Amino acid sequence: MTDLILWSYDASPFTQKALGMLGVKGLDWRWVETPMMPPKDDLVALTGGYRGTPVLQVGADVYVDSQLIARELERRFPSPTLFPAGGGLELALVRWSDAFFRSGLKLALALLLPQWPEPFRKDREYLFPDVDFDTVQDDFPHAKSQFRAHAALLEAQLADGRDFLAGPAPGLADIQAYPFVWMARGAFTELAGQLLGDLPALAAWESRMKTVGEGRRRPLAAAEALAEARGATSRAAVNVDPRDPQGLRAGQRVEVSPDDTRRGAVHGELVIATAGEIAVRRRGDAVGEVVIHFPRLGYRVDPVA
Ligand SMILES: N[C@@H](CCC(=O)N[C@@H](CS)C(=O)NCC(=O)O)C(=O)O
Repeated sequence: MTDLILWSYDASPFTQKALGMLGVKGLDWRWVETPMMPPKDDLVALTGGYRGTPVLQVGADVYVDSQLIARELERRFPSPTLFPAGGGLELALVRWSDAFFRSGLKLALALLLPQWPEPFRKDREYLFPDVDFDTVQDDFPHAKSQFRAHAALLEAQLADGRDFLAGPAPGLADIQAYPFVWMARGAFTELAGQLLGDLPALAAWESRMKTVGEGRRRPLAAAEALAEARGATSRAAVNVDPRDPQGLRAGQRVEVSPDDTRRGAVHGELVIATAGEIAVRRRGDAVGEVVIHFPRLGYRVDPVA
């Protein structure tokens, strides 16, 4: 039986990243479907405060963010690799990927915001403090130009006839890019056709990306996943970099939170602090003792008293 449990909902492009990773590696996994907005009581019971999507659970270890999910899947299942162009470069694309996402998000907002139910709009306004929901209409032409500029980079990379962005096999670079083209095709099909219609290598690559799939998924009830955490012991070993730039120490109480959107903060005792990862140990009634892992890149660590 697989011990991989993905907490997510399919409409999220960041979930699509995790699905692509599971697809490249051809893995079996179980799926706890979460709501698209709070209340997300089961997920928050697991993480201790993080509400974002996706989250990967393996027993009493919880991996937050698609960036860390990529690292962890690669560690556990090295072949086939997610990093055909090398882990540093492919993971560095996460910030480019976020910029591509934002250009698509602004198009979706300009076209679809009036149809969004008020509570969903309020939630997303809270979630994305860097996006001005009041000016997305005025900024529509610029957003279109930015989305197309990102897509044109993909066309340029594929221009030599390669099948995937880093060569003959799919990897994280493709996974950092494809979900936003997928989102555009699904959420604003006509506009996507206008912006992407003259990019033939991109269209052929999209067809190849569809064949990557998602591995094999089986639904799981949230209560069962929480019980699995309760019955397990974290495998995380203490690993704090003696050269940690913040001078963090093992066992210190800290708060960890994303530095871009308000996906929620987690308090706990520091277990791992490296340039790649931060992890904290915490206790919760529903889960017992668990370790919550985050990427270091893009997450703040603030000591708490
Ligand atoms: N850097 C994060 C970003 C995740 C993210 O922003 N996910 C969105 C969904 S597209 C989210 O969490 N939305 C709020 C929610 O699901 O409650 C990652 O790569 O996992």
